[in-house]
Amino acid sequence: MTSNKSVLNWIEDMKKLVCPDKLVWIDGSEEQLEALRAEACSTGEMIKLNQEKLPGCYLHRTAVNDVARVEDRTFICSRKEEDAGPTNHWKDPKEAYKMLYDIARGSYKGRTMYVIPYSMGPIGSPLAKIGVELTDSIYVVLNMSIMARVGQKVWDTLGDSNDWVRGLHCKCDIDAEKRYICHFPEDNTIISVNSGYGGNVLLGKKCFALRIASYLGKNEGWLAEHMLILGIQNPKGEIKYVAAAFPSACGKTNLAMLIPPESYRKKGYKIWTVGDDIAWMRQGEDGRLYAINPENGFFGVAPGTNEKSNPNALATTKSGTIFTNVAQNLDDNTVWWEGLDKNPPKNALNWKGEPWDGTTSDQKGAHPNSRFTAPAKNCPCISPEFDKGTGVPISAIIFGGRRAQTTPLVYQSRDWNNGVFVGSIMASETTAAAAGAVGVVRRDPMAMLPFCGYHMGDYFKHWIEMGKKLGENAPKIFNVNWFRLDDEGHFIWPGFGDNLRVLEWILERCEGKADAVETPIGYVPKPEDINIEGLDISLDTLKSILEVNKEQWAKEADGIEEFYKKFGDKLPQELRDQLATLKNNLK
Ligand code: GTP
Ligand code: SPV
Ligand code: MN
Repeated sequence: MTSNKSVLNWIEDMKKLVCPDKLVWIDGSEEQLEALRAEACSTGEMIKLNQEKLPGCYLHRTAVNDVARVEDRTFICSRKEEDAGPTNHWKDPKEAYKMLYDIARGSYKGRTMYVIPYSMGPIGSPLAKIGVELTDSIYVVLNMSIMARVGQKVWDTLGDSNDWVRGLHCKCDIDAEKRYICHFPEDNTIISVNSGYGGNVLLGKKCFALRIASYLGKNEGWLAEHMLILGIQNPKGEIKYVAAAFPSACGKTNLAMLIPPESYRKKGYKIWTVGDDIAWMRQGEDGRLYAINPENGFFGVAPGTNEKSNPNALATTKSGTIFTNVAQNLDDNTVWWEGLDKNPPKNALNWKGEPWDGTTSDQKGAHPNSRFTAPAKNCPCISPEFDKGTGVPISAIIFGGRRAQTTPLVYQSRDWNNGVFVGSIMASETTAAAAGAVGVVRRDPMAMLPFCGYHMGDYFKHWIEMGKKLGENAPKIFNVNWFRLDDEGHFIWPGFGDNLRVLEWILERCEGKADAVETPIGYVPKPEDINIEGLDISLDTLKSILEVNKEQWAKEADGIEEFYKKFGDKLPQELRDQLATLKNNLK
């Protein structure tokens, strides 16, 4: 497997701590994975689905108290509290290690320790990084094997290096009172106890690829972001790439896999998916910003995914996929979720495993945060660049959130620092992706509020520094909002594939082609600048969602000022100036 001393010593230490009955090295082979799937099915941990309709697909149900990320139990354990900043929960690393070791001690007794070597990013890519996760969960092994590049090649690439991220996951008793997701950025270490839910336990994902990586990025001069990456091919065959940060369950997977409206398809537009959740971005030798998707699969929200909203995502889940917390149709042993179609199964089990007949409207079949874990290679529109370690050049960075009001459909920042301001003031209604209230507007800078591994004020500063480095090669920065509601609470903008109409304006702005009007918050298209051919929406309606309402924005500016107070001296002067400019523009 490996003779890497730092790896072997750490595993030895962890073995002494958690006391497994057995140790299994995950080699990435199909034989080993197949044996683990069979074992998980024999214990009821996973359910094999209809192999004719869904080959290689399985269903898993987590504990009912363990269905989303737990932000209030997620900690950044930097040596100095100040380094975690006002937006993170902090624990003293010494105390945290002690607490976690006490919880983890002996917790693998009667269980197996699985050692998962994984690479975030194509193995060997100069932008990739290596992690090792120890887990007592086969579900975690199988998910990690979809979401990351796993196996012997990772050890071969790591060699004797000590440059890898340690991850210990212990299911323990899934005790919500003792659930902790702790990050030690200064030690390259993650410890997660008492959970079995995706974002809490697939340690390569949010824990490493965002929290630890954002800290590494600050120190090494690159960016780890909660962003999708997509390529837009125009009728001339040119492909331009954009990266977009939306908070959890706010449309990244959907935008990353969008199907162009018919008129665009006829003209020859095509979309290429590079990533749907995380982007690692570095300045390339030619001075431009290049992005890779460090993941190898999609851990996507199931509800709302259907043949119309996201056929590419649906197609991606037709084989080799693990479904978590969706409903099980007992008639044909397939899966169902709200928004899949209008025919819920009559003879089914809901996400909790209880009998469910599809009619009880107060009881959902699938959990609102139920998910699919699907291999990227299944995606019909996966980019040919996906597996290349060089990354794709980013023309535009797009921020966005879920706002019923205030934020227009799209606007462009005046320059990089104004764009950093636009990202820093992002706000969005909360979703089921995290435990807690849903639908409450909260500030979520760059969609990184739950994922930034250090002081958010320093993170803003790092963004400003990146802009200086990139200079005239810096991507243009935009903000979008697909979620404006009318008086009856319906979405005004059709969204999904039609979002390409907005992307088209964005790319034309990058080339200096499209028109816009300057408003207090930045450049907004005139209604006739967005192509609505073939859409059932009037210019007046479009105008209403492009409007920048001064009164609402004055309130917004007050909210921003309040939010900014949190950062004290760490708030970069550049952002203070931006807020002053906004206020002045609104006078
Ligand atoms: P995470 O995986 O949690 O990071 O989420 P995500 O950002 O990838 O969100 P996803 O694309 O899975 O979308 C979440 C929800 O938003 C789904 O219910 C979608 O149906 C809905 N959604 C996505 N795009 C749009 C859109 O353009 N308009 C509207 N109205 N809803 C959308
Ligand atoms: C998110 O919540 O942003 C997700 C799902 O992408 S999780 O992996 O649980 O974080
Ligand atoms: Mn996400």
